[in-house]
Amino acid sequence: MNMSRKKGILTVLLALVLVFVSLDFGFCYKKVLADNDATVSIDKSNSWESNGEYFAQFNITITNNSSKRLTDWQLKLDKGSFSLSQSWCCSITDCGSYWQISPESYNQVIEASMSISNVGLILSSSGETSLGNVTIVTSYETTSSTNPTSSSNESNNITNTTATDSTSDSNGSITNAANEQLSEPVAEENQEGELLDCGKCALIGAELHFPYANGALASAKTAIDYSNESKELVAKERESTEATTNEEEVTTGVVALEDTKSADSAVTNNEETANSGDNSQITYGSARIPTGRVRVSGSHLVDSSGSQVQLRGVSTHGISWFPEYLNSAALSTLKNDWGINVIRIAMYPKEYVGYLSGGDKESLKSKIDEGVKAAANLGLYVIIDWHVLNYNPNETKDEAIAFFKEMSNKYKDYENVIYEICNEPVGAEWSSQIKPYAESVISAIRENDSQALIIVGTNTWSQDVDAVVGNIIDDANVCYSLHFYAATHKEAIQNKLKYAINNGVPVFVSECSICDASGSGGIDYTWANSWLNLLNENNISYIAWSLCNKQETSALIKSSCSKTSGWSEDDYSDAGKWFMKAIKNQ
Ligand code: IDC
Repeated sequence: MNMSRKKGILTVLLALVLVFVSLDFGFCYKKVLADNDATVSIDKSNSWESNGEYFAQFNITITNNSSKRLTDWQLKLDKGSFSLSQSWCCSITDCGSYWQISPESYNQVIEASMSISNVGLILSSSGETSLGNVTIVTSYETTSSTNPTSSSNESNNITNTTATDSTSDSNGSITNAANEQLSEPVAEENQEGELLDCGKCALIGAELHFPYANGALASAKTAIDYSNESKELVAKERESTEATTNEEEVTTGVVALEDTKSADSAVTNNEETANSGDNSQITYGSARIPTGRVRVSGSHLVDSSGSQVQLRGVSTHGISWFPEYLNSAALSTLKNDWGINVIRIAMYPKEYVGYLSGGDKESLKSKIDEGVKAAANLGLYVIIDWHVLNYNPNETKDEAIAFFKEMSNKYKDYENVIYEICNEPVGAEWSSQIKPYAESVISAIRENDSQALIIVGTNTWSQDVDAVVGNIIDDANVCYSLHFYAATHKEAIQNKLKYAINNGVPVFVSECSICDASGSGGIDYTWANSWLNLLNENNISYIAWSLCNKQETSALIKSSCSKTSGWSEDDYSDAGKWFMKAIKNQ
């Protein structure tokens, strides 16, 4: 082949790559709907292709621009040619041509001049498409009889509908895109509590109306939000907390990591490899159990003898929902059979029955205590994870500081404890939002513990480790998290990781799985292996999401298995089997 022909082919290839990279699947990038009282912004944060289907992840932010408390909201999103693949922090009712998106109990109220940004959707389509019309309906706490204003933003193809929730017996004024007043018999429907009845929505006609007045909304929603599933979760948590109080006796006692030898043999007396008692590496299976504090050295982690270590382990699911999997016997099974050397305890602050949203704080903390002590007794590192999900961590900064002050005071002598201060920030730029947040939380921890390793999440669900380059936190023992779900996050996120580590940023993959970002969908073994190679080649620590039997691909235990420890290979899901091999390094 002559030179000019070669050059021609290369140019065509390069052009194709550029077209592919810039295609972005043609999804509408961003929609903003605004009126004087509320703004809805729907931002596409990610898009990908899987088996010929195009997926896009949208983050929804609702801002209350008024000086009144927004007491409720609902969105109507026309489906267009999209299918709904996943949603979080909201409940979705399929109403035929549109989805009705309702808040959860913890993000229903938006204080004056505040926003919520934890709602999200993953939509898919077989071809290029844009988001359809979006309608918001809001209600406000006010005794004033003036109705909120509304407007439309035609250029964005968005319809804005705002209804008032005045305490008067008015039906509220509902304005459509053409600013035309409609007068539906709202109050009558309120009394019947038919708020979320799709049949009714359809009867009302093309424009969607939700009756909000006179408190009927609250009662209708209560019936829906406190669904059977949620009740079961609470009941499950209670049962399990009761059941595990007995187990706690087994794991009390020796707590500091240096002292794990004797306690360890008491708990796992089939463990053959001797703990030499000094700081040398000990091998259990194929993963090394490091001794003493783990710390950052350059872009790597080292143990107290200065040897590089790769932590490999599993994360619990939220301990509000699956507390029973965090027990000493389970950790012992995973240490013996998988060779884990770290366990991550995920505690959601905001999700339903989370630490800040109705969960029983004392029982959540005693669950953490059980996990920390069991891990210490087994010679495992343990990560206490403040599981910020889909929001700017500054929203719960004060609570995070209080929580980590308490934890670091309690566990200052535990050499196995690692703090992860914000799982997955979203909508929080590194230098102006996450870094200052981290500095405040870190200084609270450092008042009690000058040495513990601290993991800091990065923006966009902990993908933006590249933003940390040249702007790291001034603390000797901090690393930065990158999370991936192999069927969603591929080369682009791997490139961020490579860029960060090549520029000296210590990265910890404190959560990952091999399915898609929803925690479900199919497994992508090709990209899973590609990620594993990248992690191993660079000695990057990683943690598999999640230790539970929930019916989702990422759950490490099969949903048909009810054991909470002592699993055999058959009890693990496909993801579980894959991670067992990976962690064992087979
Ligand atoms: C998912 C759980 C799922 C739960 C959901 C919302 O797997 O059962 O209903 O959270 O609470 C993350 C998050 C992690 C997610 C996981 C899968 O850190 O909390 O767990 N994921 O969506 N980041 C990317 C994916």
